[in-house]
Amino acid sequence: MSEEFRLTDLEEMEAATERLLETGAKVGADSWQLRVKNQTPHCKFGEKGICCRICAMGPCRITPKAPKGICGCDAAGIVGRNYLKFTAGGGATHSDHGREICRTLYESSADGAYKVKDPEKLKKIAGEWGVETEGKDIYDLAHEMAEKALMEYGKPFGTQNWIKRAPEHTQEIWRREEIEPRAIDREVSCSLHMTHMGCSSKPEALVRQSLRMGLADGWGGSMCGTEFSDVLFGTPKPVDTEANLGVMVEENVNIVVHGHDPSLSEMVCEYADDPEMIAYAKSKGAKGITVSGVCCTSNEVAMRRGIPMAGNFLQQENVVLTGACELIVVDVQCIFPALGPLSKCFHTKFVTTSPIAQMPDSEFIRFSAKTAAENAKSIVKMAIDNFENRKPELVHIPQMKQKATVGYSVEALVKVLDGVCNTQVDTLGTTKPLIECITSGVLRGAVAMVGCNNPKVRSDKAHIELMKKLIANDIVIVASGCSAQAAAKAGLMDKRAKDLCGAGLKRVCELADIPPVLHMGSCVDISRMMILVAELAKDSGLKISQLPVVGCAPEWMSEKAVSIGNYVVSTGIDTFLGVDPYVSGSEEVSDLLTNGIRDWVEASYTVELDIEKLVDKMIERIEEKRTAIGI
Ligand code: BF8
Ligand code: SF4
Repeated sequence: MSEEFRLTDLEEMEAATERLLETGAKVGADSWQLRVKNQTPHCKFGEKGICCRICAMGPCRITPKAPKGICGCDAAGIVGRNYLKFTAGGGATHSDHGREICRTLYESSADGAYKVKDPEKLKKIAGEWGVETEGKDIYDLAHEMAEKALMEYGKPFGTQNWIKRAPEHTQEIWRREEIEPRAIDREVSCSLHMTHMGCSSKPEALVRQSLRMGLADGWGGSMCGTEFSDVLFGTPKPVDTEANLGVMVEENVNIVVHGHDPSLSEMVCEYADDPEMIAYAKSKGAKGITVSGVCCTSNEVAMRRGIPMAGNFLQQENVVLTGACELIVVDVQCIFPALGPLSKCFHTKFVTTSPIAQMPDSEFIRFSAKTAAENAKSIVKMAIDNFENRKPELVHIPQMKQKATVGYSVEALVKVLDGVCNTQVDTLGTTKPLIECITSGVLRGAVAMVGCNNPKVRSDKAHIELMKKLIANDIVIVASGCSAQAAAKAGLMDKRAKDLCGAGLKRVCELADIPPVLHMGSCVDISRMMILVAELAKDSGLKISQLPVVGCAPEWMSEKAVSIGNYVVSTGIDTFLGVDPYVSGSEEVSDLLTNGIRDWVEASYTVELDIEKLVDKMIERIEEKRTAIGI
């Protein structure tokens, strides 16, 4: 890579993909680009959310001629139910991931595969939860905390422990609006109960439960996932890495980790680093072993180990199309079933590991915390053994990558910001330096950029273009999930991207030695962003809803993203979506989400499919918030 810094533009990325698709065509591979053509135009009833098939009297579809289903349910009831079901799917998924992490914590031991890497964080959480730590063996404490955390999923009484981290005002809103999340599993069950035939059809009730379900995710299951992952694998600190397909190395055995749960990817990375394994790879004619990642598990190992990111959601097929991927190992979520048949067109081994995500045309190695070491070892060995099966004529790795500094947990952020504009000792270790930057106008505000890719939006364009405009306007970005990877691929997480910022943000980047787009992790790590805004509110004395901060998922696609949206707005942060959440079929539900809920939680959604307008609306909202608090 030349020393002169420039962003990788979309056209270059698309040309690289085109070249890979040519290889695909040679071997008869299918691709999402082809399948999208067969699937469009999409079903209008589905798009508007007005198809109901929750009972066998249907399916019922709402039209001007048939405004009600057979049971009499109208468009608002059907759209509202679909929205709640969608949320419950996402909340359950994040939270079950969090549960697995708690179970891994329960299996941790001084001499086992999983250790406690951040004992201080464990003790801090124990303190918050009223658990005595004095004189306790750290693994006894880990087991006790794991059990306590697992109880959060099914506790018969009370609400989530984590919500006490929110400012008092926010907690008061949740109590008043009856959306305080109870046991996580209960919120999932309650949502599915409400959406059963003959239960709720009142939009207010369905939307209210969607918010509570979201909160059970963000201030429940996802927070368990993030916090206990930090305890187990270490709280992220800034670390240098690289992003885009060029991180794969032709001479090496390439292993790609894909999915979400770091319990698997951490172990795979551990064994790929093992001198014994590297020697074995060399004995098979490779120079070494390269592990790279796709989707959120990639974010997890990038943040903690500097493992490079091969790409985001819509690039998952590309890693196989390079012809240089010996093995792609997946755990759960966001995995295309297409990877099975696709890998069969190449020498690639497609390995599934979780009973939760089983797919045809894959090799299943059941991964568990108890057998993690031997599982990971056999996965790495399988990849090495497969190196000799490569078809050299199919190998092409696009030479395209960017440097990125990642790993900005709240703890790390507070630390780096200490260097910015603090002159007083009493601001150390707080978010006050950041508040000072915002109130003085050096920074206009912050945007949380999150979420997926979706073929409905030109891939990565919304993420990258929005970020470019925001940083040019002195708005700092915290990013997670596939949005973070889009930024990294473009070069926006390279510290040299400061030159693309307005003067204020550029100065902050220089002083704190940070890139303008800060990688905060995977999608469960949006809980980190909740903790950050909670701290900002407490340190500034403002309500969360008064902070010049907004959330944005411009290319989202998954149920998880809707669950996230619901907890972000319920926390008081206006949320901007670039893809419609299947609610346009009911004015009542749409109006509730974009207006009505503001009366409940002091924030609401904006849905805007035009990317230019979307970014302008965010900047406008940030400026409105500044004006309202007189800064
Ligand atoms: O949880 S951003 S495509 S990888 S759903 Fe999936 Fe979306 Fe990516 Fe991570 Ni999040
Ligand atoms: Fe139709 Fe009502 Fe059954 Fe839905 S619940 S499929 S609207 S009859």
